[in-house]
Amino acid sequence: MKIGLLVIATNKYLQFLQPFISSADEWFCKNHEITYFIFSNEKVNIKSNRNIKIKKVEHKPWPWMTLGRYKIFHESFEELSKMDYLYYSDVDMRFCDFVGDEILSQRVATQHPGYFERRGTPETNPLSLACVRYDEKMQYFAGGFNGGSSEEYLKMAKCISNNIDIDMLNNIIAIWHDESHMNRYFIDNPPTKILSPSYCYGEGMKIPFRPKLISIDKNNAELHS
Ligand code: UD2
Repeated sequence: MKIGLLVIATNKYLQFLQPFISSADEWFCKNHEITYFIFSNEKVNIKSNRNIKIKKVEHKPWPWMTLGRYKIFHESFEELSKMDYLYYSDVDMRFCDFVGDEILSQRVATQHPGYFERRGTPETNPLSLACVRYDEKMQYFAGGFNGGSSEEYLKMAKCISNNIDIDMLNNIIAIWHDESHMNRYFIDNPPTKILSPSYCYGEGMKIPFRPKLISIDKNNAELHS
């Protein structure tokens, strides 16, 4: 299969890129043809034996580089749709165990490591298109790792990007940005595969899962720009 791994690394987040890619080289979908799609505003010089496509993006202040990710992907529709599957990971993550065919499915979401048995913190403002009503059942997914078939993933990217545009026109930014909109999307379009918090394991957390993809502890105040 042709699998695209999407990652955004602008400004200070560039420091995480090489370790992330090296860990993906070692652990991510070893038996498939992988292309890393790297979206950055900086000059990127990465060592890997796999295919690498560097895509120039303009950096915009926090929270745009996370909130705007689905617009960025939607704008690369033509190139990304050539892949069979697309997966997104935050750049401040490290693979630390094999991740393989178990993640391949149409719409793939990852249980949030802090809320795997709880409802989490969806957007509750009824004026936002990310809003989840109190009477709606949900489980809370993490923004840090998701994916699916390229067709389904790009459908999701288009929908979320449009919804965020509309929220912005109404001067609304959902509580957890892209993550709030993704959680709304997965209520309306349930995941065909739910990954455990192993795939978004917070560094230093003590939860009953074996880490496969770890989100690195970082100082947000220092990194946001
Ligand atoms: C959580 C989610 C993240 C997103 C965010 C929304 C996890 C592990 N992470 O992380 O996916 O849903 O909440 O608030 O579930 N970035 C840049 N340049 C910047 C800022 C961000 O490249 O200046 C990229 C980078 O790939 C980064 C990602 O955006 O990893 C998400 O930003 P974050 O890691 O600061 O978000 P965080 O930790 O709040």
